[in-house]
Amino acid sequence: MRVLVIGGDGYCGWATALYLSSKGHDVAILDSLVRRLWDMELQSETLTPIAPIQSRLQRWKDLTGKDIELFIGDVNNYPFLEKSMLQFRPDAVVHFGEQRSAPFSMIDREHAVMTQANNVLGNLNLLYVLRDHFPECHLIKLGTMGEYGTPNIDIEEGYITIEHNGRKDTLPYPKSPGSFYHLSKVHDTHNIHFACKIWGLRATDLNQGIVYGVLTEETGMDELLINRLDYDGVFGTALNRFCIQAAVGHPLTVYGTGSQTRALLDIRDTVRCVEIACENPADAGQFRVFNQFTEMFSINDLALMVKKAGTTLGLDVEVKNLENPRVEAEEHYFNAKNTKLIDLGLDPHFLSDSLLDSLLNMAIKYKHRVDHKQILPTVSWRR
Ligand code: NAD
Ligand code: USQ
Repeated sequence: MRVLVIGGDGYCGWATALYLSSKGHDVAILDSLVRRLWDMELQSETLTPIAPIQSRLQRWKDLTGKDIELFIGDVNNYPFLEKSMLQFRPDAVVHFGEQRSAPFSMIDREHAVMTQANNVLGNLNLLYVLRDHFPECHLIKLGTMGEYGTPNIDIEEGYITIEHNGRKDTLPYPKSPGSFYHLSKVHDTHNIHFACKIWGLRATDLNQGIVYGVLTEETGMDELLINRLDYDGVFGTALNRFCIQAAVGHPLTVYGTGSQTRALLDIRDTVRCVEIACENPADAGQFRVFNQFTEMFSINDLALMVKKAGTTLGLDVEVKNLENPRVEAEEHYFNAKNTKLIDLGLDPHFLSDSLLDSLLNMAIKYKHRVDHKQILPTVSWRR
């Protein structure tokens, strides 16, 4: 298949582009490289030194003989998006190209507006290119488990059947997200659902949990192919951050009581889930939702697992509960369904001691690059 990976210079997108290319698909990457600019704005860098996208792609070609075409530009530049897609003519578009940090979206008005404009309008532009030129193309869009929030009932995969006053219907599952970023994903969801309904587009929304890990078979092939690994208080995510904190002897930063429960998955499962979605396209007019995660853990569980794995490696790991900078439920029910991808063939990598060892060892290898000032959270939801 011809697969366009939007956001292919980022954490999930880079691993996915290489994986799909290794599987024999014709892959192109479209990315504005804006994430590298946001890192500069925050004066933070990924733990792992990532090469310029052109050097990464050249190395991939040298090693495998496979060419990945590159389009540098913004999905909000409509003529650029249209022209790039007309040149590449994708069978499937995997859309990772959004601002994805909840804290970044909560810095101030400008960052909230920028996040929603970048994400919601970018996705809307993409829907129009699909309508006008590629109505058969399968849109695989990255959503997030955080769209659902933490309801006191089981979380279904996108839709719920409700009986009300003697009548019954299957409706979009109610959403209650916890940041302007997570809200942008809810708005995308509604726009894609509507576009499928009125124009007959085909789409799969992958409501992904928190991704952990850094190595995939392909990104581990060469230092120049290495993936990004964020540890800072804005873009770093829970488990990845904890491993890096353990490696540098910083107390693990558990926010609040740490009883918050979240859905997680290994980056090796992210790439496989996208492949599964590509191989099993939605029908024309269908808006499908898959919950893309493999396990659920509380933040305390994650901290304790990292402490245990770190201790085995000789690290002295302390866990510290900080005042929660976010406004979020800490004591809550959380039980989400995730059978659709498994039914289609996902064979999960569960969180294991060996994965934690390899992540901790990676963190130890690059710990000289850690800027300790970037570790504590700086963005508050309450201001
Ligand atoms: P990332 O920041 O590493 O990568 C995103 C990429 O998209 C960057 O390379 C960036 O330059 C590009 N981009 C952003 N806006 C763009 C625009 N307007 N035009 C073109 N390119 C643009 O993020 P990630 O961690 O790889 O996340 C990818 C997607 O997966 C996001 O949509 C995110 O919401 C979703 N997701 C991520 C996680 C996670 O734990 N990382 C979990 C659930 C969902
Ligand atoms: N947390 C801590 N300590 C930390 C960092 C986070 O206790 O040092 C807590 C947060 O308070 C929150 C939970 O861990 O309760 C998750 O935070 P996170 O930063 O790991 O993840 P989140 O903000 O939800 O966002 C990340 C990605 C986002 C994706 C989302 C999936 O950045 O792109 O959409 O995970 S999900 O969480 O399922 O919505």
